[in-house]
Amino acid sequence: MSSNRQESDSAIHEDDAGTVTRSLEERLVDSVKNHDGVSRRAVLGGLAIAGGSAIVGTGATRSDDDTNDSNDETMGFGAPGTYTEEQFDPHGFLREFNTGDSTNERPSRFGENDFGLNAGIYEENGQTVREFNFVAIPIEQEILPGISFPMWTFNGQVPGPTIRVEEGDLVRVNFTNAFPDMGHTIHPHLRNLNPRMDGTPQNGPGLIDSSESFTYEWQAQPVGTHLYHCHMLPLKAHVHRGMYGSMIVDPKPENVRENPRKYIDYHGPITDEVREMAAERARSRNMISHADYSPEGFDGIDEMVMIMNGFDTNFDGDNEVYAVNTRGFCYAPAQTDAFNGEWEAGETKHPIEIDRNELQRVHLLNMIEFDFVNSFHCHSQFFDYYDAGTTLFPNRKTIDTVLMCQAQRGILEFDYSNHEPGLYMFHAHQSEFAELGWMSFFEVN
Ligand SMILES: [Cu+2]
Repeated sequence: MSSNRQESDSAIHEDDAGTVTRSLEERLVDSVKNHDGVSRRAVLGGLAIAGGSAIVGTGATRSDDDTNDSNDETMGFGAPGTYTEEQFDPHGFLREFNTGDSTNERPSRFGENDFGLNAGIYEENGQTVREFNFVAIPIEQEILPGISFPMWTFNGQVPGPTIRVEEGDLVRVNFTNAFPDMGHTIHPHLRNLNPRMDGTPQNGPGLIDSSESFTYEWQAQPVGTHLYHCHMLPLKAHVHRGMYGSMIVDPKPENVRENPRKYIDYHGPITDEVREMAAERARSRNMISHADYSPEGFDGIDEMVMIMNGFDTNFDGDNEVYAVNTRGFCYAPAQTDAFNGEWEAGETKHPIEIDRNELQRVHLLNMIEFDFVNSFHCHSQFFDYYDAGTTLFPNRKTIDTVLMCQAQRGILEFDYSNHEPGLYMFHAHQSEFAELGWMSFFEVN
């Protein structure tokens, strides 16, 4: 319908991004041009693209105009320089769970296109309704210091906002497309009973064109860590450009007590003890009903969302930058941190601070495009893994690496209670992804 306009819009964005990337590539390639047999791809892969003049990752080289000795021979991973764009806060995003509660709505950022994400929680026909406002809007967002990427977004951020609801709720999403000339949809990875609400071009309202609106309604089931994404064609473009986010469905302890087999992989007799044990697991997973919930967590549990993504900055069908939550080396010590290889409490600012006495629960999703798989590996500790978060006891115990294709997701649980305070790395165990940005640290205090 609007494919011609769509293509021309894409071409403009791609041309801008391509120009940035080509000049960046030229600088990188020039800096190692005397090395025989070095390809463009090898340069990008080996040097961990740097937005500034410094290059880190191999510690092998630096560009001619780099006069800061502290950048030389770092032998470490990381993005030199400092992120400048303040609109998206990856630390805030990490622990921002939106339940529909409009009393905590953040200020508007998009004028008439922004009606506030959280639109309210209310009862309707005996069911709890959690209502949200979603706006499709194009923006630029930084993926490395000084390097912005033309994103297609839900609510002006990549990843899109994290939605958190309770099993059995009705999720009502008022979707407005604020793009000037491109259609989008929202497709939920839920057990969705109404094909009109599936968010694909062939069903129900189909694509929601420019300036159009549609209200999606989804049943919150099953329990787990799920996702939503745009399902418009070309699908790989709409996913790669950033139109995705997570949707967490918390279990209701009373439902679990009633029918524990639905939530646990257990074939023995259902006793009262089994019911209580399962219900207790449900209680510890249910953030929504915890009155003492705060962004720092609840009940001794610190929860966070990590979405693995990547960016093809020259649009050749191959990613140049990899990340968790969009920014390369997002939660790694930066050169602007008071960090020189020796960790000192309180002197680093970018790693994710965690309390060694708390359980860490990571909702991990893979939304990488172009690469077949992605992975998460944490150093010095092993985790329990719940595939898609749909069971209340782990499917895999005591692993330190998990592999995912696109849209796979799960819950990781671990703690650092026996560990010395300090920095603990986590990263993709595709080494190239790690060197190109998908690497970060926990700061255990
Ligand atoms: Cu789209």
